[in-house]
Amino acid sequence: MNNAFDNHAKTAWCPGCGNFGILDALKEALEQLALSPRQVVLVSGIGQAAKIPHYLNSNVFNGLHGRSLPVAFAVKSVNPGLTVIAESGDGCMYGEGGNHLLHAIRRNPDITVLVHDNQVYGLTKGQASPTSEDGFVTKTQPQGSLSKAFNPMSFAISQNTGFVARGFSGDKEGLIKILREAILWKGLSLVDILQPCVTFNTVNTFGWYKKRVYTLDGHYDSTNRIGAFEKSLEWGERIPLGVIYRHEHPTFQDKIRDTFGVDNLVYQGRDSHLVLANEWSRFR
Ligand SMILES: Cc1ncc(C[n+]2csc(CCOP(=O)(O)OP(=O)(O)O)c2C)c(N)n1
Ligand code: SF4
Repeated sequence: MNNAFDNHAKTAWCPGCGNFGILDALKEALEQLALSPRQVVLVSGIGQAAKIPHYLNSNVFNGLHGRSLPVAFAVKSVNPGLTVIAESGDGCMYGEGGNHLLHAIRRNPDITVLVHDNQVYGLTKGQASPTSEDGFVTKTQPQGSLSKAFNPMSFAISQNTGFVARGFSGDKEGLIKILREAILWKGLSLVDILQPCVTFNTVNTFGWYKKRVYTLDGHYDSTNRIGAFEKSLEWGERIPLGVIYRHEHPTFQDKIRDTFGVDNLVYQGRDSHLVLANEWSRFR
């Protein structure tokens, strides 16, 4: 069946790369949500993961390494009617872009943040990334990485992010379900997607993940923050997939509306000078 988001572009990924599963799941989720390519904006930085917008029929902004979130935030702020998705690798989002992630979470714009987490820098040929395991051996860290792995789930829950989930590119149906929920979520949603890099990460392979991942069932309460934090610490022999934490709170767009009485940050219309005058008065 035709998918409106197919653009039939040739990909530059290695055969077997975990990014293919994410690309398929994303196209399917967007189609199932009955979104049109005109309504969707994919924003990314630099990396193998960041190439994904090239392979979908939608609006695209491909910018600097680690800098997708300021652009995604700006797009949503001036045109709240669009569905805005930031796509990134673990290096791009948690390394170079870490500061932006922190402050985007504080503002809670209604955007979806997808991180293709292959626990390595793929594009630049296999250096350790923020989520690489302590001791992970690479060509540039032959004695093993000397840093602890960053835990994106615990971090996001500690900052009270509205929607925090983990998917796996080898579980297409589960991932589609998570992506649909994340895109529909009002506020910032963070989905960390386990994505094997078959070329530069020979430790965390499809087999390694398949042996460990399991899906959270209906008994799990994703609204309990302390329980969610404990769940986020589970990593190693067992790795939970699904929505780990959810917590509704006003979005940045809600606050703009409540504070200034406008729907977006492009002040148009008769009273726009009053809104601007009010803003300037705060800086005097
Ligand atoms: C400011 C800046 N620093 C570093 C780089 C080099 N660089 C390009 S992609 C990349 C890492 C990509 O790794 P990741 O974000 O994990 O994505 P992957 O390629 O694994 O999908 C780096 C360090 C850059 N382009 N710009
Ligand atoms: S280097 Fe790794 S992340 Fe990049 S395309 Fe190849 S398998 Fe995928």
